Amino acid sequence: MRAAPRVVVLAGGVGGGRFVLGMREALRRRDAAVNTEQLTVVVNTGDDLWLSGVRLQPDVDSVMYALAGVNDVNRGWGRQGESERVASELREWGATWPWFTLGDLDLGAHLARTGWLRDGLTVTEVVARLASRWALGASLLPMTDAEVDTVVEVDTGTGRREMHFQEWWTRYRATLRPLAFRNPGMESAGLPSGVAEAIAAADVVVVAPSNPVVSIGPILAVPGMREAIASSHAAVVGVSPIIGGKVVRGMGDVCLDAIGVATSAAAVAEHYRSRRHGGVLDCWILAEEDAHLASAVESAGIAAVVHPLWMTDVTATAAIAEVALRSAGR
Ligand code: FO1
Repeated sequence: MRAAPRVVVLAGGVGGGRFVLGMREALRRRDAAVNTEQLTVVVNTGDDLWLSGVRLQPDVDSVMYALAGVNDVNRGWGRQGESERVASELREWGATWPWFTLGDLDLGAHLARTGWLRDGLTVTEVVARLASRWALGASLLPMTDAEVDTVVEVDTGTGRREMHFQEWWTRYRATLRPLAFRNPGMESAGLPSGVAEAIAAADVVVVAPSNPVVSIGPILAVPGMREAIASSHAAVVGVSPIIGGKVVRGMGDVCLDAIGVATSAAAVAEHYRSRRHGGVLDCWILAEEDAHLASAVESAGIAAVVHPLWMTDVTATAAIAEVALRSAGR
């Protein structure tokens, strides 16, 4: 493989943002001049929503803010140094979800995005405009230009109800039992300009350690995405979001449960399936805590690599990204 390979990362929000920071660092260490052609991030837009008249793209913003170094690392979402004056006004007006905070700085992005969408720009163009504010060292592409927000069918105890993913995640903290996740409109969605091209030109496609169901799931569900990955010359390497049988963050285990996949690094690899068997993976990186599962992964036709997977800081994450690059070169 080239010293400075072309990389596409499929990513969700917080975990995806953290991983992409490490990948940018790993590429910088190989070639000081990382450019936007070398690193492309295809971001989940299944978390997107309309609220208080503005369009939110939580995962796009998480990745963008992380790469720009303006993210709130403690809270895990939104901008650092945030204030909430507009949010409290919106609550007074009863014009927002009271359990969901639109920060003042964050609202700047939502207003800009909504204005540009209303002007007729595509989601891809809007994301590029937002991202152009900073020298991110990566291209950000939404998984699709279509609106395919995730709805969750839940068991309330007294019946079934559908709600937006953000309500289930943020208001109920995933405590209502999910029966199904759906992305209405997905059947007629397509890949936006640039995604198939980036995947075709890549040396490595990396599936970030993001939620396999509600972050990576929608990305792989976009019609054309699996085909683009299947036909690419790139090696496809996944990084396990499960360490020692537990999700690293979030309520991902509840999501896996709902689709009948065990919270295990091997089960998630088998869920993604080997590219040779019609899936997406050539190689799977497991945590040291899950080394005993490597043979199960190999039996599923996926090369297994064991490495420490705690993304404690950029250095540790860059080491994980470097292993993904090297595994692809094998
Ligand atoms: N997460 C919360 O737990 N509470 C919030 O009030 C909240 C607001 C919010 C606003 C904009 C945004 O882009 C993300 C926001 N998030 C919030 C995070 C988000 O709900 C989820 O963590 C992600 O969508 C899951 O990937």
